Amino acid sequence: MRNLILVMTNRLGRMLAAIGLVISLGLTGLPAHAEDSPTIAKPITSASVGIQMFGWNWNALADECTNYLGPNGYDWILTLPPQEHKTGNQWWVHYQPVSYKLESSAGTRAEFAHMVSDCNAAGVKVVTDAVVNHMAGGRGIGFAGTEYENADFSPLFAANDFHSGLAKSDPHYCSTDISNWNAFDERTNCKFPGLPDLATEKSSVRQKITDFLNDQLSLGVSGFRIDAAKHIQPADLKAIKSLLIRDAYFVQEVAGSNTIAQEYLGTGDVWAWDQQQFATDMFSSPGYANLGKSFDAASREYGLGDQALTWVTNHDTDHHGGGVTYNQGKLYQLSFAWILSEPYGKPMLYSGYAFFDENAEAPQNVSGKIEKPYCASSTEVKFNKKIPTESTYDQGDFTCVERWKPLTGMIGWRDAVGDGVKKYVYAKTGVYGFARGTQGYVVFNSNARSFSASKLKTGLPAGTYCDHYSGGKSPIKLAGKTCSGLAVTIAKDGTLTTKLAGLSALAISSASRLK
Ligand code: ARE
Repeated sequence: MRNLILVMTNRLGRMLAAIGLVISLGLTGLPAHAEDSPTIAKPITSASVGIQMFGWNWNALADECTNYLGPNGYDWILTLPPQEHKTGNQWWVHYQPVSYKLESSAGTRAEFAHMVSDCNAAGVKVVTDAVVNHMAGGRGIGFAGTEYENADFSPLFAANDFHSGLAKSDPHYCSTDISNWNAFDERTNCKFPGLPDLATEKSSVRQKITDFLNDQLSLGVSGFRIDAAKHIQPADLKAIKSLLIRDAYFVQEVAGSNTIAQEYLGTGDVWAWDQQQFATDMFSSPGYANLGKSFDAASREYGLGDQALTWVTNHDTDHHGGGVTYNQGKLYQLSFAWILSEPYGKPMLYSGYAFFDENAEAPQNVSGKIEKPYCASSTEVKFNKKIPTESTYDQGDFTCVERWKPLTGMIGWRDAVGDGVKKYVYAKTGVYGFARGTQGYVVFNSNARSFSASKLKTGLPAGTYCDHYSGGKSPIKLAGKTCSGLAVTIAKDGTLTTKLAGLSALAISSASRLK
């Protein structure tokens, strides 16, 4: 049987292998040496690049890890919530858990286990979206067949496991929806509108949540995005984290406020909300990238230090609005390149699908399972050739951001500059550039028209350099002889003189020096 599993290489074979693994270990057993995997052991740091793969089913994600995410230098992915959810054709059903079975429209438990294992093998850590603040509202039958009704999710949770089911004299009792999103008691005890709010101060509830997370860790998952962390007391999350079978990465979603996010730093990383506003201001329309000149000072004020996760858009801003999205064509691509260039934070990109209805789930088959994605463009953002600040995706097309050459180029650049200190900032009329130590220089032209750079100070040694943005992750080919992107010259005085196309960037590094 063991030999048979080893030689199975096709999809069916790998699915059967994963099922065999699960059966042989029991549902919550620890697969042999999952915790010893070099991928799991490597921490997520500022040198790591993550990407949220929204709407990807497990089988397709396994292939994407092997074929693109790993080879393109992505260190970790954020997946859809993996647990059983309410049924429906809206994407947000995933955020209404019905049970903690790893069965969802993204795939079965066996498919999930296999995806995690393939991604780890490709050097890509898996962070899942953990929806543990609440359960599904109303009544119905979940995706895996579990019946639920008015906060009764037996055998997992009963009505008194929720704040609305506690004695009215209990200080945590609340049966109404949150209206003040920032007041501590209200935001942690009352309901995300319409959803029963788990009493995470109860040790039995904490244990059930811990079991759910431990189950995923046992399959090789590396960490969690704690959904709606702002609505769970920091002490509860800390207690849950302390019960895990091994150290896991936590990034907590504390929406809308860096000040409230600071309450959660003792448990893990947090989303940098004000940084996302910067990205929006710099790249929503042409001509504003120079606003980046105030970013260093601003980011020091955030109070999040190196626990900030930096981002441009996520599934909420993508669907509900409030950020730069694929609709903004080349500006979208530039905005991701920008977060990859900054020394501040741990960057997370976003790869999703195009839609006309903001509620729409990724394309599903007749049984409600999410279909294999169709990548509309594998090389760069699909922009409208006449209006490059607009895109031309069809409904249900996947953007496949992880495949875009300018971004894999920027990952190569980020790797090359390491912790190089930012200097020689240039910021004028839509253009923003800076050096990182003596290892690299980047300049963004957010104007629709071209930019004639004249004697920009870079601090780089004189020579000919190949551009990562147009040339990709390893722009130098043929044993250092040719450049697959734009080649530029740095003069003896360390300055750059060149012409940069509209809505583009140039990123050169010590690793892209031709001569
Ligand atoms: C859906 C319907 C609702 C309905 C509910 C229950 O849209 O009308 O009341 O179901 O039937 C996602 C979707 C929601 C969806 C929900 C459940 O975005 O539309 O509701 O799933 O299916 C606040 C929270 C923050 C939260 C955002 C959306 O603080 O935690 O609101 N973000 C996370 C996820 C979401 C997810 C949930 C939480 C719930 O990222 O995808 O919702 O699991 C200010 C405030 C913030 C506030 C922000 C936006 O900035 O300071 O606190 O964020 O505005 O309102």
